[in-house]
Amino acid sequence: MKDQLVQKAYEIAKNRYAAIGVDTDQVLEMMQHFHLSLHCWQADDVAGFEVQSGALTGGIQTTGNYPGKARNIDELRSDILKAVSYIPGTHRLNLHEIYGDFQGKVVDRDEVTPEHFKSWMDWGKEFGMKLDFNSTSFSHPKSGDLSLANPDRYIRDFWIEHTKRCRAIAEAMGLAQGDPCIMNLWVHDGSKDLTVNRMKYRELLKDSLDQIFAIDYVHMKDCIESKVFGIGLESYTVGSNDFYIGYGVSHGKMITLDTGHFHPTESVADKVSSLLLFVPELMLHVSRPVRWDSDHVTIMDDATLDLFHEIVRCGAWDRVHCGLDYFDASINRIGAYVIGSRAAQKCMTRALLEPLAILREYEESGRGFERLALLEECKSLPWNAVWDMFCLKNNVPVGESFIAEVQKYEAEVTSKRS
Ligand code: RNT
Ligand code: ZN
Repeated sequence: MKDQLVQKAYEIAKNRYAAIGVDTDQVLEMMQHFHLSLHCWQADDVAGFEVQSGALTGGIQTTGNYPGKARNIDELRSDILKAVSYIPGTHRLNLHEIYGDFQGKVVDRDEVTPEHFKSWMDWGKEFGMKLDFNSTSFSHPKSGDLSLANPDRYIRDFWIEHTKRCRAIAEAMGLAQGDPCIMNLWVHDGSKDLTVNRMKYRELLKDSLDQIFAIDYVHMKDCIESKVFGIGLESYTVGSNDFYIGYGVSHGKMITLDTGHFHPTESVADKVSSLLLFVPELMLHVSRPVRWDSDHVTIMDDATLDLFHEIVRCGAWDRVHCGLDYFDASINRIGAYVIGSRAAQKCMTRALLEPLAILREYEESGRGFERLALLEECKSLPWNAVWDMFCLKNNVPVGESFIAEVQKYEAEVTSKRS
């Protein structure tokens, strides 16, 4: 019965959109090729599987202590698969180095090898999830306030070695999956208080990056992520936005735009067209900053909608990779994956349903009223019927029916974890 209603609503929506020159069947087809890179770290509050693991550091924080977080690699894998079963389409998994399969052994960050990710590569192949990767500079005795920008040669070399090894791991993943693995480089380096030699640390970071990127790989792509500040590192961030744009443009590296890493009134959407003129590709960390870089669960808010609209309007569908990056420990963590992923997909669906040809015709002929009117009307066109159809076609719960499913997994599995 519900399926028939979805079908009926879709037929009506199809006609409404056809009237403004939008082909909804084509949008459904495109959505099938829109792959999110799911961040593995929502499942366990960014803890990872190092035997020697300690507290979360590096200026990032998870808040909340909702029961049931994944305690080991098997639980994390089963949680990810559960979440994915409620998200239409096929998706990638974004791993951090601390999520290696270390088999109960102490493996320091400068000792990690592709072998530690062999079981992940096999798992990815088995369940149809391609992998992306991240070096991990935080939550380690040598993290301190400075890693790749540390004036202490010994510590800086340690992190350079770590990051080089991570690139080799990403290369191995890309080769194994027959599709480039995207490796993100984010370091927390900064300082709490006034810094009087800002240039010095940036020179060090630049030199570290030059060493790290010295090897050219073919099965992996590098992306570099800036931010404004971290907790306890409020006054100075070595890897600022300007720093990484300069580095990315001059070295042909992808830029990562984390939607929580800009000043609150800055539009991340507006960066897409500028950056794409100068860097090859973009990686997104779609998040939701609430008053600060709080990493709340992504929702279909105006900022996220604007961002996805810009990707489509720029014709940059194949140059922008969409990763998620949030960690909320205060609610059901599998539910958090599903909400954020489906929200990002809804934003993309709406972006693809925009009657761009007509809107651009209005714009070019100076018809401002008409452009604004149609943009407003688009908000209440039946995009949700297209979204529901996408869920139905992919055999995942339509609408709110995933809530009960997540509750069931909680009752049967995650609530039993101590
Ligand atoms: C931190 C950055 C970074 C991390 C992850 C865990 O502010 O956003 O991307 O969230 O690497
Ligand atoms: Zn991020």
